[in-house]
Amino acid sequence: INNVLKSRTRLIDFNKIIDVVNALKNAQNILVLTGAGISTSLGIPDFRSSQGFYSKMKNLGLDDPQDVFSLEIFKRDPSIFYSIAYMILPPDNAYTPLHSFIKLLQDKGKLLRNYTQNIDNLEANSGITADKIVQCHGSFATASCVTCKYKIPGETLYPNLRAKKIAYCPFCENERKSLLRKIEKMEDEGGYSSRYDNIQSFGVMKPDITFFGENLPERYHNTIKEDVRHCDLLITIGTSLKVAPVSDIVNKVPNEVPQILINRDPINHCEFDVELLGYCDQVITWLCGNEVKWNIDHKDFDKILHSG
Ligand code: CNA
Repeated sequence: INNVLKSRTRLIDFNKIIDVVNALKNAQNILVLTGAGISTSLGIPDFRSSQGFYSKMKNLGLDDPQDVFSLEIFKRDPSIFYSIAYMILPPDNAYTPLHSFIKLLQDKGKLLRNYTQNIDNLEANSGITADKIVQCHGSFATASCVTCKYKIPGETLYPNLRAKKIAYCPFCENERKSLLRKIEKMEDEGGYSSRYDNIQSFGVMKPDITFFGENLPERYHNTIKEDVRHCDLLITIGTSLKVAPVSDIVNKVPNEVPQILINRDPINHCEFDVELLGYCDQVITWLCGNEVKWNIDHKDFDKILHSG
């Protein structure tokens, strides 16, 4: 890791790992920005890696893999999303050493907020409290009817998602059936109205994850401005920083606030004071176990720490 330690000379003088250690020890309001990379060790694919979800989508013949998460396409044909969603469903009660590291920051009173782009809701499993998390792209924790917005616990939808079977809202069912009958009749008579183009998604239940074409949750807009002003350290972990507006957070944090990146791949379009490149569970276990001397409360901590 020492070999890949990079300095952002125009800002803070981060030349040695001790500077990272001191930054962690001294900071009181840490903003942690996370992405899919912090959950890959549990077998949930990220989006853009070579083994990621998007490469799997390409293999399924989709031109643009992001289409799976396009609201417009969901409304036209929800079966596309329902046919692949099982791949990114969160495992029960699991969380990684990296999630436990964020929880440790919370326990030490140092966590200002964890802005997560993840939809797997694993932060909650690790004990990070709701007030400390902003789920920038929503999550699988709840699901809503696209037509009447009736909300249900997300887990209620899992059997359907696992079975690739579209779930419908009970309150919209009668109207949906009557619309379908109307369309059938129109088609029998040789006419069709484009008014009914989105009929396939009428009354369909959709996990409350933010699709392309949807606004970010209100909570994001309510907290981000104040948080970037108050944070005294930004740690970005396991994200390619390709999705706006979350990717802009790194630019919004004042210049004098140190920024640390922990990621498997370098991010060339952003500058950090320090880049710790590697698998985040290993990097953070090494950093906390050997350097900062903080014990991460996770069943795999010792195993990873002593694996060399
Ligand atoms: P991304 O664009 O797929 O980037 C992931 C990044 O993580 C890459 O830069 C990888 O190098 C890095 N990475 C992968 N594994 C590791 C690891 N073990 N240790 C350290 N770094 C690693 O994903 P982003 O999060 O940047 O993109 C934002 C999308 C991804 C959001 O809209 C999410 O909803 C979406 N997503 C979430 C999940 C999840 O909730 N677990 C899974 C897949 C996608």
